[in-house]
Amino acid sequence: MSTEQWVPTTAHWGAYEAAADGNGGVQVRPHPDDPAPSALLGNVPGIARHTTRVQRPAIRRGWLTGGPGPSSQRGREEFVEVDWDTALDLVAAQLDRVRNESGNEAIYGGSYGWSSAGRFHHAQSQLHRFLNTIGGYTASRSNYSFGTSEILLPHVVGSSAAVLGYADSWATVREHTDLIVAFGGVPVKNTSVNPGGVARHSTAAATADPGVEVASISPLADDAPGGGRWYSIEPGTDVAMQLALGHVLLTEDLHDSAFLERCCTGFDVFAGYLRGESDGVPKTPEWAAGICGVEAVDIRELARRMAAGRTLVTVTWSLQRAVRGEQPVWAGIALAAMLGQIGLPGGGFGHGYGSMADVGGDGPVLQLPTLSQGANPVGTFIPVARIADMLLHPGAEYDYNGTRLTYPDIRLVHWAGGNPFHHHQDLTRLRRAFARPETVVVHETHWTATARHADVVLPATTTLEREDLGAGRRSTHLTAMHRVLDPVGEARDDFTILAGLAERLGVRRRFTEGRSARGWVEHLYTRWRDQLARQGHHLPEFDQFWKAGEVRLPQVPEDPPLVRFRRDPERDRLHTPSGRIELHSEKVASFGYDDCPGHPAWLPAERGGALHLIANQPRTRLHGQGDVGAVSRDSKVAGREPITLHPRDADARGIAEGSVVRVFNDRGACLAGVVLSDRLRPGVAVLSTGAWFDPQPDPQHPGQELCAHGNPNVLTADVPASRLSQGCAGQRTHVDVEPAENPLPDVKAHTPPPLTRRP
Ligand SMILES: Nc1nc2c(c(=O)[nH]1)N[C@H]1C(S)=C(S)[C@@H](COP(=O)(O)OP(=O)(O)OC[C@H]3O[C@@H](n4cnc5c(=O)[nH]c(N)nc54)[C@H](O)[C@@H]3O)O[C@H]1N2
Ligand SMILES: Nc1nc2c(c(=O)[nH]1)N[C@H]1C(S)=C(S)[C@@H](COP(=O)(O)OP(=O)(O)OC[C@H]3O[C@@H](n4cnc5c(=O)[nH]c(N)nc54)[C@H](O)[C@@H]3O)O[C@H]1N2
Ligand SMILES: [Mo]
Repeated sequence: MSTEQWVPTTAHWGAYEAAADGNGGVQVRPHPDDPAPSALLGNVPGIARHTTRVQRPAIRRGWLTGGPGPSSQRGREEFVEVDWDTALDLVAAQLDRVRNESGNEAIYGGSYGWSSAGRFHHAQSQLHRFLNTIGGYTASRSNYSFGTSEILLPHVVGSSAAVLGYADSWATVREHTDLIVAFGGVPVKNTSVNPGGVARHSTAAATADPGVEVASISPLADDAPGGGRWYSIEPGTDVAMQLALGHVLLTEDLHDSAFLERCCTGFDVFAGYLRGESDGVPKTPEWAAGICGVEAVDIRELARRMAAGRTLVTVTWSLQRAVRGEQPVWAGIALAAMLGQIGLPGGGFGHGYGSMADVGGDGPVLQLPTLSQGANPVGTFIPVARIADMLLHPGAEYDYNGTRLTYPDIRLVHWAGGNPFHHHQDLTRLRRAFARPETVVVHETHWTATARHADVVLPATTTLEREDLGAGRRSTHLTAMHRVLDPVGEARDDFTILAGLAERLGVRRRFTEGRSARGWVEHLYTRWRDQLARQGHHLPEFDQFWKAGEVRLPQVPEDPPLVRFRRDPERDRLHTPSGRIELHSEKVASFGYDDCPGHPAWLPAERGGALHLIANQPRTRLHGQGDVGAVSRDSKVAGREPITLHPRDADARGIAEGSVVRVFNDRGACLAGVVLSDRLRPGVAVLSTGAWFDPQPDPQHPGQELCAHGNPNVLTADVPASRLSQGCAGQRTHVDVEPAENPLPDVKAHTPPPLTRRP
């Protein structure tokens, strides 16, 4: 390919243009119309051909020689490269054996993860479709992003989509909103990203300068967008502040009784709790100040300002990714209900502003071209973050949203497009869990920690090495994703890999429907185009779209559920038992969970360890994706992931800027490189997720291991948000920090594992 042939493509960090560089690599440039291209684009050239790309199918030596079976050698052993036929024969034989001996329930195909952009080559959809054609699999439900809210919201507002599926655009906010009260702030660093990628980063542009007053409530100053006021709060205590704001609205008669009467139920119970009638503790600003560290006068003054104009109460998704993470979301809705502005433009409750590019985006809410996954004949599922519990405790029972579920007995794990050794908590425990199944199959583009913990690694292409079409939720355009590079080594796209397995299991035709990958891309587009045409929206034919590189998505009028509900609460009842917004839920109360009672409540969590660690999303990459790219590598300190400490906490421990520290707690330890900043609250440290997990012997503690690179998930606890949601609670934990002693282990995660080639 000529070096100057720039073609369109898209990634989760947005649509952009790419061209081969003439040396086998790729060069990139932003989309010419993008008002705020993502910094993450800078990782692309470095990751495309990095030495950690998986070149050939590879099999863990012990599994190849000893056959399937539980093994603590996963993640510790060398791999043998084999040809495709050998690898596919072995995997197909194990899928067949397990389903015949134990039924398809023994195959775990949840395969959570962000994979890459592209509507056809979406690894999970491909895998689920394939597994469904061979009799199904144990699935996972919801996600690590907002898995707690997704279970809570139907109890409160009738559906999760009512809140998560509709958010006022930044244009509406600028026009109508006077004040945004942002719990978790509005972190601009997150807003270039969404699944599929937006074509124009209007949200990132807007969040950098929201044009309205923002009260940013966060332990980190940098979560406040341009010009916003920073309310420094103790992590995990937002509910106390929210209740105190509610207490002021109640006792100063600033709440909207008419709205509460007309649209809500259970306010009497909640108000009694605010006054302290049920527990003897009035939730005054003075009470809250002692917990959350925000001054009582500031809380009181903020409450009065909230009642004085159009106010949007927002909660980032990070707040629910925590133990008892239901509470700040429910309390945020209760506050917005007291202000009476739910369903008004620019007012009410927003969830995920500053979490994702589509929240506040101005593209249409539109069904995009979608690959059908078929139906799963197996009904068994887990809430996604219970993966380690499931593998460790087959047959055990647990609570979930008012029901009791039982963990299945998993013998084979098949993962494509996700990295549990990035996303899950307590990675030492996850390693023990991954030792339990008989076979672990992973499709990966790179030698991630998950690939290293597999028995069979199948090399997948990246989006640059194949053709597809892509767009994110609320994107303005659909992008024609052209191929830029030849596949690395012997890599194949997930569709082709799975078609090879389907062939061996006698279902190739059912899986492929006789189409090639290009045939599918064209088919998905054309079928979608026909659907839109029936709704009166006329888009160009495939060839024209492909040549133009993108097509503008039609604007479809939307009437968000809460807007309709506010207009006529009797006609457009919510799908809650009362038909209204439930500030007290009799149903949730009836479950009897002490970690999620019937109304929003302050439920103090245990403190352990001197520093509160925030393990938030990384500014320099997407989760683990791009960690070997230039933007991520440039941010490392002494070759390790940066940990940000307050100078006060560093001084107290004799820790210097730029040095390497050992971060530790009861569960594990990692090394990290020190950055000092007074833009975070004393007592708080930040170690973002995504440094590739690098378990090695801990030189300071013989017999123990640490992550030499700085992955915070060796420290986070593998516990659910609550028995209601069983959601991921990985955002925060407690740790201590000490200077690391020499000799320091080298980081090995950015070089491939030991590989030999079978002659
Ligand atoms: N402590 C802590 N942990 C967290 C969080 C937190 O806040 N704190 N946040 C959580 C959240 S919100 C999320 S969403 C998760 C994210 O967790 P993941 O989504 O699992 O993380 P990614 O690194 O995006 O993993 C996607 C993988 O897919 C691979 N891949 C890309 N393209 C392809 C392809 O075409 N085919 C195949 N087969 N593979 C491909 C990439 O190489 C990458 O390894 O992390 C969670 N973990
Ligand atoms: N650059 C980049 N952007 C991303 C991602 C990425 O990996 N990289 N991941 C994407 C994904 S999958 C998701 S789900 C979203 C996640 O979106 P979020 O979960 O909202 O993002 P985080 O950065 O984890 O957390 C946002 C902020 O919440 C603050 N916070 C943490 N704990 C508390 C607390 O107890 N109280 C208060 N008030 N604030 C607190 C932290 O300071 C943190 O910076 O981000 C998306 N955007
Ligand atoms: Mo996420």
